[in-house]
Amino acid sequence: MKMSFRWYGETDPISLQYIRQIPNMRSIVSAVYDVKPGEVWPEESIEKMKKQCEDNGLVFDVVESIPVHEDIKLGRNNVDELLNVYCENIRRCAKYGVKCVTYNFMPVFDWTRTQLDKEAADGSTSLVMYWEQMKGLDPLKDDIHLPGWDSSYSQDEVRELISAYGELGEEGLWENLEKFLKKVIPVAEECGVRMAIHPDDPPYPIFGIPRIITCEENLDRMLSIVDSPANSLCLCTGSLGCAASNDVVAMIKKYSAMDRIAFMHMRNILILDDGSFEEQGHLSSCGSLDMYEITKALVETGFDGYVRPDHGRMIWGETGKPGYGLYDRALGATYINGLFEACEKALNK
Ligand code: DNO
Repeated sequence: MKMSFRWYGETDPISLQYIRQIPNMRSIVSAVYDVKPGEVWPEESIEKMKKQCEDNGLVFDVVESIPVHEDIKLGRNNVDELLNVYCENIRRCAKYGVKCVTYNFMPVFDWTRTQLDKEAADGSTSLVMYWEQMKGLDPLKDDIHLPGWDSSYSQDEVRELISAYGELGEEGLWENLEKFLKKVIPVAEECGVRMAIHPDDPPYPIFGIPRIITCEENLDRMLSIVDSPANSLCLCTGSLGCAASNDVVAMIKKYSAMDRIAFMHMRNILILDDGSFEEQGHLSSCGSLDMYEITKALVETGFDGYVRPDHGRMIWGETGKPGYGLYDRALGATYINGLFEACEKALNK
């Protein structure tokens, strides 16, 4: 496996110099952040990032994300032009050494949480999704700004988008995903890039917005649209894992054996009795997922893709981007390194 770490570029309070000090750290996961979805990434920005990483003994070979414009997901008029831009961005990233591009096909919003700084008994804070806090909220009627939601949308735009997705429905979203994959995957193949779709987080509908990258049946369907290693998964344990019906270990065994996992996001979550969930420390004993079995499944299927310690808690007084502090993600990386070493040694005995 190739250990990696997400870095938000020059505005990230965590320096590449600190990141490189984490044992076994190899790759930087990043993106060009000052360009809107649907626009071409300047080559100079990609080249600069590559150089900054190299100057710190790191490799910039994973992009997270090239965002998919809402009009692609909705199949609106200008979709062909937007798909061309998307393909051009893949080509440009590949030109500077990128091997894996993560993206998602979630309508309107990326991950949904109700609080980003829930304090635990030990004084650490983490992201949580409590149904209790969601109850009674209706984005079509109320002005809602859930933490983490893109604040560049006005409430009216949010309402318009939510209604449009409601009309589109799941099958409409599948059709638009199919069009996207059929256009983008051949380009990725051509330039040696693996596209890695991130599952919906959480993997069930919220506010009636369709969600399709949610469960084994749907992952099978997505992968069969274009049967190629360039059409792969970013298997996020914490996203798929917060639906108790998803057997994350079984999914990893299956998709890794098929060589359809390009990127692993590894983190643990604790599912509560009412289906709410809390992000926790990475250890198996901290949450609902068995991180040892997850790693073992990867090692036994010969996984050699990218791994990153996903969201950490905020600990030791650190402040910064929720989920993306240095300390707990570094602890996560170290734990994951240990799991891999143990599983690899056990396998080779
Ligand atoms: C959350 C991340 C996601 C992920 C996107 C990929 O912290 O895992 O925001 O980057 O869904 O497009």
